[in-house]
Amino acid sequence: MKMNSILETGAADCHPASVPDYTPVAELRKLQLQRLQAVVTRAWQQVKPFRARMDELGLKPEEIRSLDDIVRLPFTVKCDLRDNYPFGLFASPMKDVVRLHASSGTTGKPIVVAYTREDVDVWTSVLVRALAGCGLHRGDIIQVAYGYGLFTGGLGAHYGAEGLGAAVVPTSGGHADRQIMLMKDFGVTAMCCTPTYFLHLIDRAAELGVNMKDLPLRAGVFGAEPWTESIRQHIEAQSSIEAFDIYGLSEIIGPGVGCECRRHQGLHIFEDHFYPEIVDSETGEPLPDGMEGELVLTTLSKQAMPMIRYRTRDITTILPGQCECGRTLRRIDRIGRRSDDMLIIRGVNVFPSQVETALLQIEGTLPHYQILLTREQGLDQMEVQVEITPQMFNDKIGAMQGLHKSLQDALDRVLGIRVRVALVEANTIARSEGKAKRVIDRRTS
Ligand code: DLL
Repeated sequence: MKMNSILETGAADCHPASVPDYTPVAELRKLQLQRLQAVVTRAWQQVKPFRARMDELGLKPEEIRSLDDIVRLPFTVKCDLRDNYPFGLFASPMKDVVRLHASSGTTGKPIVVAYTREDVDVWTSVLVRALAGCGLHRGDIIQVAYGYGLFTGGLGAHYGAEGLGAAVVPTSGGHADRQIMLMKDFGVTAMCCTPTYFLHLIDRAAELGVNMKDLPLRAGVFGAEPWTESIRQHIEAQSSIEAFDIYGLSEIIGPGVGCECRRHQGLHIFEDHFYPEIVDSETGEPLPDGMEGELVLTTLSKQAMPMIRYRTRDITTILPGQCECGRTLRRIDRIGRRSDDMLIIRGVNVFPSQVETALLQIEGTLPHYQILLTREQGLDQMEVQVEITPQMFNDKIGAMQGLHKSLQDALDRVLGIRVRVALVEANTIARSEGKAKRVIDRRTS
């Protein structure tokens, strides 16, 4: 049966922004090419490091004549953001920038991203389309429990939900009991947060004697970290909501690069703004649809900080064929893993190398450390076990406490989340014969 897809999502009566989701493919490709040519020209004119890389390849923007030519363009990697910290990749003058966000880099400094007014509008519009695709609309009460601040989750979802015309409850993360009280008292109909935080809320609600199934909550828009079909089933069984996967990353825009529709058969990429490719993560060679590899994204309309062929390090597949929902936007499979060592702890990105950076700042520790990840009541916990020098170990208890505090402070500062610190005697952390095994992950999915 052919359904009227726009009506089916409830989008037609809430926001015209969902219409681009159904653009005929040929028209969409034409638009993408025009935008690709414009963004490459803009980056070439305004962003010195990009221009230098194009020059090295002997490539000029006008040589990008078709979408297939995208493979001729140089990649951008996370390191480029670090090397040009903070503003070296901006294509707009600061007078046109209206927002800055930041995400973890691989060492002590974050990576910085910028938005012009138009960028914020595009970001809002893709989130409106994402939320409309989840069946949400004006009249819904949407609680945003992603963190507000430098992290893109909170404000991104907030603008999207408001743009949709819904009533937003901007709780940000934490304070589970209050989250549950507001969900109940306000009659919240949709929740935006990380999937593990929602698992935690389910457990906590049960302890408080609140049955999630009795709440008017009908949708959850979960992302910022990998999750699985079994987590979806658990969430849906415990709370009778429909759980949606939403994907994004700060470098590209934040949440809203892609999102599931009600068919739950992959995440539609908002392709009129973000061009997806899959490449072999070792060689960088493009891979055909249906093959698993690293997702590479190009921003087609970003003004303040265009990203050309950004290596996301996220491993997925572009799903062949069109979705039954009628959207012409291509879909990616859910992201289960990354090709680098980035960890996501309670939605916050953490690189083991950041832990090293923090430890190096503190005297009395040895370069042997281990990260232990566990899940307690649905929430990720991270413990950093650090070997300390024999002198320190034999010293008075006061010195150990002082060291513990300095380490805790340094880790809090560098990582931006609270982790546990355990001081251990020299030579107690297992040595590896090859690459050091820094991370022991005891979280189960
Ligand atoms: O996590 C943006 C976001 C906020 C997405 C809220 C969805 C919801 P970053 O902090 O820059 O941005 O982290 C981006 O998180 O490269 C993935 O590795 C991971 N990630 C994000 N969404 C998903 C998802 C935000 N749905 C990094 N599934 C990305 C799996 C995800 N991993």
